Amino acid sequence: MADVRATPEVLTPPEAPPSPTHVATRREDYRPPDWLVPEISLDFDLDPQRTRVRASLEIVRNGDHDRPLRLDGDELTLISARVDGREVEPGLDGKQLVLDLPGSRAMVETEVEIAPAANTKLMGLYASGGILCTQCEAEGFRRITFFPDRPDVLSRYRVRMEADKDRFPILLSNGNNIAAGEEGDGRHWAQWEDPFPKPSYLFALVAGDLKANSDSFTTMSGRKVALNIWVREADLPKTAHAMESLKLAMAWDEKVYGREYDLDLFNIVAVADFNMGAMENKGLNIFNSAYVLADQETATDADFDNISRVVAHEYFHNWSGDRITCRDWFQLSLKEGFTVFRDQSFSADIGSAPVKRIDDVRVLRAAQFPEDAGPLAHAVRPDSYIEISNFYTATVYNKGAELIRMMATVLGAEKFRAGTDLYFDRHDGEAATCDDFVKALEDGSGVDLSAFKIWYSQAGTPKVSARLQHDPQTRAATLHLEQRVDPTPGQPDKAPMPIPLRTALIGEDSCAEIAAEQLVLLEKAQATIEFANVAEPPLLSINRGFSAPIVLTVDRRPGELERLAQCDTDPFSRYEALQELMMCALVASATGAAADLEPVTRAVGATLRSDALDAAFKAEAILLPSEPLIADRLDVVDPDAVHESREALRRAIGNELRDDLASAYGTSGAPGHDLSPAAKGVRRLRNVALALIAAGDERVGATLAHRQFMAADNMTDRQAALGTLVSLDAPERDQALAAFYDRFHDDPLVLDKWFALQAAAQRRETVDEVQRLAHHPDFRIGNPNRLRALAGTFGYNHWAFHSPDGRGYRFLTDMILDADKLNPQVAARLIPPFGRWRRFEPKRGELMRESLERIVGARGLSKDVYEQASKSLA
Ligand code: 0A1
Ligand code: ZN
Repeated sequence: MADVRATPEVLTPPEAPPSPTHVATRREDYRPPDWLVPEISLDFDLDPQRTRVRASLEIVRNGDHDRPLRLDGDELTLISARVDGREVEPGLDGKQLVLDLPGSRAMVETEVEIAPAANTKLMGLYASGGILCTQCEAEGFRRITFFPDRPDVLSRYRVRMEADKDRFPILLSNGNNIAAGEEGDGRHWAQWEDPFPKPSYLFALVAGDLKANSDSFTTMSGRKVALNIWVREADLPKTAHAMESLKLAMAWDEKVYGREYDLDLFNIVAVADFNMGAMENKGLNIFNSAYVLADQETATDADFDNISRVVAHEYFHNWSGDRITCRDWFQLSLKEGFTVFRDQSFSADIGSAPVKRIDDVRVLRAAQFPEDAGPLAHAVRPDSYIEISNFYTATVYNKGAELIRMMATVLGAEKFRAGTDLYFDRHDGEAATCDDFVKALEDGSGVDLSAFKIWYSQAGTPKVSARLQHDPQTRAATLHLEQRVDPTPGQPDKAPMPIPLRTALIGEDSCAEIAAEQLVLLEKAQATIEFANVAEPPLLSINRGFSAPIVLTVDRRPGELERLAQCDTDPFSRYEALQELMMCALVASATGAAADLEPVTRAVGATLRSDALDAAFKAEAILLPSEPLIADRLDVVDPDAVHESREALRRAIGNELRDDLASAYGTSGAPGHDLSPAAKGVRRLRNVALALIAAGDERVGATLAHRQFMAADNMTDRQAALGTLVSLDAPERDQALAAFYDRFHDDPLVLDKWFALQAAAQRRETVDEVQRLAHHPDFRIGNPNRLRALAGTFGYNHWAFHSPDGRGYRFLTDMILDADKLNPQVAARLIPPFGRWRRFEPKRGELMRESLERIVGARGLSKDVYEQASKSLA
């Protein structure tokens, strides 16, 4: 009997400073598994303090070799191990249990003990608000039982669980419930069987006092699927939107990808403590409650949209993830990039497609471009990792989705569908690779896509410059394109990438398309494209719909952007023209150059007054680029200059366009309980206008915002009003914050908003505020949502976080180190704001570097945080 818990959690001894003994796993070292496990039976004796897990593994040798069986384990107390019924004393190698098996098959049985209530990492089996639940992706199953915990070992699971009936009346696992019964001593049991072989990371179990919102969906072949969303009884009224989203997603996947659900039961469970958004376990999705629970009083329009998106994302994984999984974790984007692309298309189809595209690009620019430009840059298919949890990134997810979008654009809808049909058919039931995916698209469509594979392996955002020359005499226009990719860690030399650019020419005078859109594929470092018969001066409309995830610089004449902001026939490019116009002014003033704000306010005014544009689009278009985005354009970042330049433009817009903003604010057609895209758009425009009105005149803004706050019958308007008030020095600010707290302090998801709003406030005092809030009785460092609401939000409050005295850095550093002791995965995700230290003015850059050094030098640091902080320093 060995206590595996004695093995140190971190590979370095706690007293020594962490060092590179945290070994990296490398993609090129992949080898197929030595042993397979076609069948597994699990028997859980559930108890929050001490749970017994008995596992029976049918083991089969894979190939001709004489290597022992190695089973992964983490924080397990081993009680016993048997091979073919005989008790054995297994060897331990680090955290692995090692067994020499003579034959080609064996039955390996283990019995272990685990402590769910003490599991603060929220990986494996843990307790959340009285519910026992699991999280196994990526390497959490080894915290439940000994197993070859890798995604290319697929097994059929049989699960029996037993628990106290009063505390845990509902017992769920993957697949179908095949039997249940009582034990007579207040305990009861249930047995579940999943007919589909799956990797261990898709295993799930839930036990708790839960109630279901139950419904059904009839699939395209006429099968009735029972649907349940399991929550605490009090939350049942907040599950309607998630259920509607689920049914829409099921119908969409049938229509758009021909994918039908394959079990007779689909369960979703919401829990309050969860490291990420949600998890696609086969037939039993487990969700962060933030992505399930919503009603108009407590959730914003954005929350509702996020619920649709995440419910659809997890459901779509049933095919792109569960039926076809990843061979190894380097292939993570195989399921994540594709599934994000699928959920983006779904959201575009059920809402406003142009606004959704704007939103997706905003996320990409805010989260992925900085990643690609900083010390944590990695390829969509990375080459190595120390801790795989650190690679659930915007690069793997969002850039991975962009890569698939580019291939879909090149193929066109029909051929892309032929490719995905072949992919689902060819690899069903397998653990596949990104190369398999591209090959299936090629074979299904008959189009060579091999050039696009470099997007999987080469990190960094391509920088493209474009210049259009026009000769009125010959009526010829020539487009000159050039691309380059800057070096990223480990990749000093870059090759040109295939870049599909949807391109058109707009007539400067006619304000119409004078050269119809075409798809230009820039494959080499440079290219020249000719347009004939261009009579009037042309405006270049390029990278329409953001057809490639690049940073684009266009050499333009003064006035071009303003004209394009009115004339471009592609909604995304029209948005982009106004944003770029603002950005040029912002960068100029942040660097001390003379900035002419007049063309900007003129273009914003024209956009506000346009009859051709809907409210949602107007709101997105007039929203100023964020401070981090402005900072990304500067060689040396001075956060005060960035802040002042943005505030000056906000003030100018607020003052110059008082009447236009007032009439935008007065737009009607958004009753608080109307969730149609049109009503959501009106609320968005009104609230963007409110913030700009307040920028022009604080007093007027405070009065309007407070009035809106008091009268609001929905959380969108309430939160937006408070969002405006928190950045003002008005008496209404504190009154509203107190009223919000009084009304909602019993609702954890709304309380998260209260913390986040204050952490996002654009005031000098925000650093003091977050310090105070960290000692607030409702602050829970162990709850990922609450920690992210305070510390995560603060890290992206550019001006406040980069407070010149370094107090913002100190606050976040302390928070990371404290959080790391409980939950390394979540702590590591707070590090990226420090990673840009080289780009800041020297004083701040030095303070940021010191923070990273303090983190790396801390005792007992997890490998999660060690990897992110040490790479950020390099
Ligand atoms: N596969 C999930 C994301 C996810 C990854 C890791 C987790 O562990 C804490 C949880 C969830 C998805 O893409 O939805
Ligand atoms: Zn996913």
